[in-house]
Amino acid sequence: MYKSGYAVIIGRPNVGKSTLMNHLIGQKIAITSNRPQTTRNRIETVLTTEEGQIIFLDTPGMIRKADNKLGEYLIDVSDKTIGDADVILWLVEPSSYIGHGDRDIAEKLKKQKKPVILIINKIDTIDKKKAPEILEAWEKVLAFDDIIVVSALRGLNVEEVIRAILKRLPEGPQYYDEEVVTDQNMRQLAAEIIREKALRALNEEVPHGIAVQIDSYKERSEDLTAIEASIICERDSHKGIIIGKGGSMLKKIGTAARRDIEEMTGTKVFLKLFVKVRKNWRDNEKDVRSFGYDRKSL
Ligand SMILES: Nc1nc2c(ncn2[C@@H]2O[C@H](COP(=O)(O)OP(=O)(O)OP(=O)(O)O)[C@@H](O)[C@H]2O)c(=O)[nH]1
Ligand SMILES: [Mg+2]
Repeated sequence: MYKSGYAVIIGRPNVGKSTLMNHLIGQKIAITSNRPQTTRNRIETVLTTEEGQIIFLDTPGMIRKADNKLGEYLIDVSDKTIGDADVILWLVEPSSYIGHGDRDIAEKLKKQKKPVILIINKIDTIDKKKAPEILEAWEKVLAFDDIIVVSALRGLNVEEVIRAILKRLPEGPQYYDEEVVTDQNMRQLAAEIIREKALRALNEEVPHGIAVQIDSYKERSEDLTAIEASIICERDSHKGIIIGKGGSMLKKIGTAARRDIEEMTGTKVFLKLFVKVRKNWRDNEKDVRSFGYDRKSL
């Protein structure tokens, strides 16, 4: 019996959802960083095996309250994506302390009937002796269909996750060709790579207010891609930080992004980056939409 369906990955910001998804499909598609709210859109990826086809949906970290229009969008993405799930993967930190954020998620999950697999991630960061205590605490939170302890970063125990999902997927056809890995196109992937490099290079309050727009994407030849992109920020002072002394910060972001985009496209890449200010864009519904975060598309 061939199985197929959607496995939605949810959890609080920064718990390792995108890292896990990348590991499960064996390819880096979703961007990751040590900053909360790295993922902003629902990212679909596909894993095809002999037993079935799992369509993963990575979601933005679940937050309790939105501070702006972008935050409202992020909450919408997670909520709506749960509705599409055949199986829900709930990722958490390896701690026996269960905070308000996770309690809220548990309440949401109690209201629905889909199978929920709890994944306790980042097991590499704790003393193994603590594992039983953590498991005991989480078992009381919800009647989980399964609980799996993993390290997404190290790839520890991630095969278990695939088995657990396949066990709970309904019988179904192979929806996508074997070679399909994601629904994201090259432009979107390139924009995300640039955003990732900016998130990783910048500190403090700047990263949260960044968006990236691809202004032009041209496959000049079989082995050359020319891309122009703008990093949008919220304030003039942020623009200065992103450009850096003598352009050093922008150069650092550009070099790192170019390398990854070259790997992705298998071509040489010309990457030209610009920095633009769009004052407080995250508070402006129209701006939020125009930068790729459109509630209507959900
Ligand atoms: N030590 C350790 N770090 C991990 C593990 N999994 C993820 N991380 C790190 O945790 C941070 C967040 O990872 P992401 O995958 O971006 O987390 P996320 O849940 O997708 O975050 P949002 O998209 O912001 O909700 C990154 O710095 C990862 O390298 C793990 O198993 N062990
Ligand atoms: Mg993420």
